[in-house]
Amino acid sequence: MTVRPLILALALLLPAAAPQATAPVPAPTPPPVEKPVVVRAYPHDSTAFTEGLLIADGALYESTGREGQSVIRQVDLASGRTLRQATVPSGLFGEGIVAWGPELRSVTWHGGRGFRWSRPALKKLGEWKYAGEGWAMTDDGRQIILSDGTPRLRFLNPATMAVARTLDVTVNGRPLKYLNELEYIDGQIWANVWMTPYIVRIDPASGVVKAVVDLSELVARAGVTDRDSVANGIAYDRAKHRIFVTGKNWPELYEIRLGGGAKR
Ligand SMILES: [Ca+2]
Repeated sequence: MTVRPLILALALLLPAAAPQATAPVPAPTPPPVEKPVVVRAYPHDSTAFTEGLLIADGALYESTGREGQSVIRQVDLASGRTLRQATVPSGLFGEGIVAWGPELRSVTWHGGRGFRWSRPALKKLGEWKYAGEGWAMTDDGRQIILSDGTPRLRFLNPATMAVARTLDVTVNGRPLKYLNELEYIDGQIWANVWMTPYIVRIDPASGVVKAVVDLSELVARAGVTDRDSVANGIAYDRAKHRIFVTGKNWPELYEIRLGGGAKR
């Protein structure tokens, strides 16, 4: 375990700091930590610096980062091959994607430029603007949810992409930053926590982390050694109730399920 995951692990497992004097406040209960079981492994392009992952109408889409390497692509799940691909405008560091209606929408790290793409052709349709950084997106069926590396998630009106509300995410009563790739799964927001092997499962009403999914064994299985090759990318196949995860430059993408691992 590297230093940063250890710090997060401690933040997750230690109780919140006791309040100064006054009435005692019960310490929040640490969320359970779940270890997923791998249902099946698929090939993944190990040159893909994964920033976004989703399934829409049965098709797998992935976005990648780094200037000059930022693309949005449709990927064949079984083979890992790219079926079609669009390039994010030059000079930009691509980040996450969300499917909305017949479109994909994407964000970029700095500069507040988002893009709209047709689906599945991936033709650029237009742009939209937002404040601050863009890290990843998902949707709850009504609004688009945007992460930006802070503990605050933004909920956007899909018609205007204006901020409708915000949600501050906490674990053990403390703000949790570095929320990265997102997926809305059965009433919870799942988020990779950047530079860690953890996915947190967030209550979309309170912002409280209800459970932690520990991908440490998948990180080891992926065999990546570069410190940037962290777990990132969650996709949910709503039709078949399948959950997929991968990481930046990982050679494999995994279908996982919960319920088979130890809790602590
Ligand atoms: Ca996702």
